[in-house]
Amino acid sequence: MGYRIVVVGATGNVGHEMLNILAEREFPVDEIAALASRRSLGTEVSFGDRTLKTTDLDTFDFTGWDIALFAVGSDATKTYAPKAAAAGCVVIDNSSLYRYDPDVPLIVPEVNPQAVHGYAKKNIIANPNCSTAQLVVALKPLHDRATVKRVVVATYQSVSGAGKEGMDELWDQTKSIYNPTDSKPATKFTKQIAFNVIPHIDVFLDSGETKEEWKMVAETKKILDPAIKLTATCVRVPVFVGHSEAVNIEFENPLDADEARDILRESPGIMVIDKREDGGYVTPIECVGDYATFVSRIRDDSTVDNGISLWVVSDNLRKGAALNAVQIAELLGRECLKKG
Ligand code: 11C
Repeated sequence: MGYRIVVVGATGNVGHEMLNILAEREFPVDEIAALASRRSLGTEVSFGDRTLKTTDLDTFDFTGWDIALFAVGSDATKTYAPKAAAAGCVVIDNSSLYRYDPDVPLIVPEVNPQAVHGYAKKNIIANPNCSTAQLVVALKPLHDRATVKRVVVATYQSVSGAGKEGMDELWDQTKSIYNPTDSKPATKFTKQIAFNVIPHIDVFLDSGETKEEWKMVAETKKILDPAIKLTATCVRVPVFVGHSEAVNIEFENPLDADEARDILRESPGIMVIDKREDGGYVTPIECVGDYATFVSRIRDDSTVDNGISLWVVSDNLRKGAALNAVQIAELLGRECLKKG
C-alpha cells in the first residue's frame, strides 16, 4: 500500500524535478495529483512513463491525500498550505514562508532527521533554501567531529534558482550579445547576467545583507546548531543549474584537511572529488541531475587555528529543492505515516 501524493506547482522548475525524483526513487505512490495555477491548467507533465494533466490548485480538495509537496512562491503557499494541512494532508513546503516558524521543522534528512517528529504541530514541514541545504550536508559530519565555530561562505548561484524566467533571461541575453538586434529587456535580474556576476540575490535588508545571505545564517542555525556563526556573500553567476560555494570553516577543536576529507568520504549524501591536479575537482555542469553534494579543494587554512577551506557544489533543483523534499517525504513515511 502506498501514498496519495500531491505536487503543487507541477509545471515549475522544482515541481518538475519533484515528479522526476518521486518516479526515479520509486516512491510508493498509489495516486498522484499534479496541481498548477489556472494560468498553466491543462499543461501535461511527466511522471515516470506516465503523462499527467495538471489540475486546478484553486479548487482542489486535499481531503484524503497523504502528503503535498509544495513548489510555489510564498504567496500561493500562504493561501493553499493551511488548507491542505487542515484537511489532514502533510505539507512539505519549498518556499521560505514557514522556515523560521518555531512550530515547523526545517529538515535536511542527512542532518536533522529527528526533527520530523515535530511535523504534527502544524502538519507542515519546511524545506530549506538551496544554498543552505548543500552547505549543511557538508558541515554536519565535520561539526560532529570538531564543532564548527565560524563559517565564511561565498556562493556562486545558478540562474535556475530564480526560476524559468531566470534561465530564459540568461539564454536571451547570451544570444543577444552575438545578435544585438535580438535583445530583450532584462526583467529578472538587476544587472546583465550574461558574461557577468551579480552580488545580489533576493531583497536588501537594513543590515546591508541580502535576504539570501540572511537565510543562510538563520537556516544553518535552525537545522544544525544555533551556536554556529556564519557570514555569507551570495552571488548570481551565469550558470544554468548548480550552485557552488567557497567555504572557510573554523573549528573549536583540531581538524586538518586530511581528516576532514576522510570524514566527508564516509558521510551520507556526499561525494568527495579532490585530486589536487588539473580538473581534479567538481564544477556545476558535472553535478546537474545528480543527487550528491560534491566536495572538492579541501585544504588547511593556516591563517587560523583549526581552519579548513573547501568547495561545495550541488544541483540546486535537486538536493537544493526537489530531492530534499522527496527525502523528507520518505523520512515522514518511514517514521510517522507508515503504510501497509
Ligand atoms: C536562488 N536560493 O538561488 C534562491 C532560490 O528561499 O527557496 C530559492 C529561494 C528560497 O535564487
